[in-house]
Amino acid sequence: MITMELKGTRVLVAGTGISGTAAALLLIGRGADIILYDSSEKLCEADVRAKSKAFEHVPVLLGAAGTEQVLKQCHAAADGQGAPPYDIAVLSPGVPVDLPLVEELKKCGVKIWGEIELAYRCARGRIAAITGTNGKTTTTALVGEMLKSYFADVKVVGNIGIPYTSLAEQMTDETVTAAEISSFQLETADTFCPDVSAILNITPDHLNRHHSMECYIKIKESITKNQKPGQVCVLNYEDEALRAFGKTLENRLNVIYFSSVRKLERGFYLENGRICCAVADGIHAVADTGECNLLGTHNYENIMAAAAVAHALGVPFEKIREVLKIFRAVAHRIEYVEEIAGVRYYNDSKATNPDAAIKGIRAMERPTWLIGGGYDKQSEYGDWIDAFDGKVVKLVLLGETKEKIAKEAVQKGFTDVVMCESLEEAVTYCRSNARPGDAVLLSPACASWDMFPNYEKRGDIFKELVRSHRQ
Ligand code: UMA
Repeated sequence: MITMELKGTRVLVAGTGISGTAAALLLIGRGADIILYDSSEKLCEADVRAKSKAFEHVPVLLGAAGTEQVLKQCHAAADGQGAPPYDIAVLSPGVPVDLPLVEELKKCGVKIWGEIELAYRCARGRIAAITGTNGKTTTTALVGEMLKSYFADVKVVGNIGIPYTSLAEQMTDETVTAAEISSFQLETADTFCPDVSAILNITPDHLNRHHSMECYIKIKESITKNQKPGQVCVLNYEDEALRAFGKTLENRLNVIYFSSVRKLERGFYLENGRICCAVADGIHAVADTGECNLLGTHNYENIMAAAAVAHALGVPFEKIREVLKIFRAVAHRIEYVEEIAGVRYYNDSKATNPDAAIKGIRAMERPTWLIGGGYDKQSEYGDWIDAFDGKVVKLVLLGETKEKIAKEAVQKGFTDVVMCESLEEAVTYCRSNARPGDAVLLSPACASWDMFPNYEKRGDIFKELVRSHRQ
């Protein structure tokens, strides 16, 4: 890692959510001259300044007028009327790299860094970076716990909800970091080079942002692009694209596979309910699945990936096993809420794409009232509907995608569909109609951004609504 001198550097911070705020504070701390920019029309200067005392005198550019001002500065520089308006633009993950504003910044010579790139350049110690379409948060949280069981200074950062920049300055050469890295964050990572990388799986998601599956796969794979010989990449052997990708890496990196389907000569696998690891000196029993609180094949994959990452960083198998015995599911993942009048409610708000939602419905063992729908990422829902497998009593739809999902359901011959205008209406409908022995599952197969700021908020509101119906 390179530690960075930023004094006097002119930086445009794009996005004033949690990443932008943390990035701005790091930059101010290092003496950079920053400008805060956010395209939202809903924000006012006071909202942005209220995020930190350190923003009191920082210029703030907002909304269409702010965008226009940045574009004007870029055009003037591109026309040869001056130097680039900024040295660097630090983008929040939610800011797409193909926005005209970003294109113009690039054209006039402004360096584009993501928040992860900035953090990496300022951080120290070793880092494991975990990506994949599903399971990233659980795996990162597990890696974090495994690392904490063995190392004194561990940080858990990234898409999991703690911006990497918010902790970068606290890191030392002894720090070991577990980072959840999304495809949005990888797009703007330049020199980012994790000691250990992991790609858990790749299924269609965020195609509206990345345009094609091919691009999405390339972005996920780019987590390894700067890794050097001796460094480790953990891959799912049962994901065809990743297995093929692994072959291309084997000469360059130490590739460790995991499989939930077959016994591997080298790597982590499941055999008769036991998680095993085959290494040069023999086979180690890591843990029995019955000892773990995480259920389902997808979770055993997360466990194997986490164990592979933690072991690669030096955590002994005994410590890994101790953590597996006590680790519990993270919030919003097939999270049991409570039982009311014999009906069990589950919050799977983190199922923000069809593949994650398939895992949600597969985990249900009761007739299920399934609440789905949300922000349109141009996904297809056919495989999700196929996975209902006779278990879904009613599909209760809301959000931007409700008509599209209903249409695909009817095409698949599933007609038990109900449309709702709000999550409140959906919960009330399920509460009134579900019978003792049924389950109600919020597992939307869509992001939340059409109706909520994020999936956590959607899940929290769902839990509050459920609890408001207690007898
Ligand atoms: N904004 C602009 N211009 C744009 C787009 C957004 O100015 O073109 C502004 C918005 O008006 C808003 C701000 O940017 O004020 C929001 O920035 P952001 O969307 O990057 O959100 P943050 O609050 O910084 O949170 C981000 C991640 N959000 C996204 O990737 C969308 C969080 O992941 C992450 O936890 C956090 O950084 C810390 O690293 C959330 C997520 O939904 C959980 N991730 C996606 C997923 O998991 O599927 C990738």
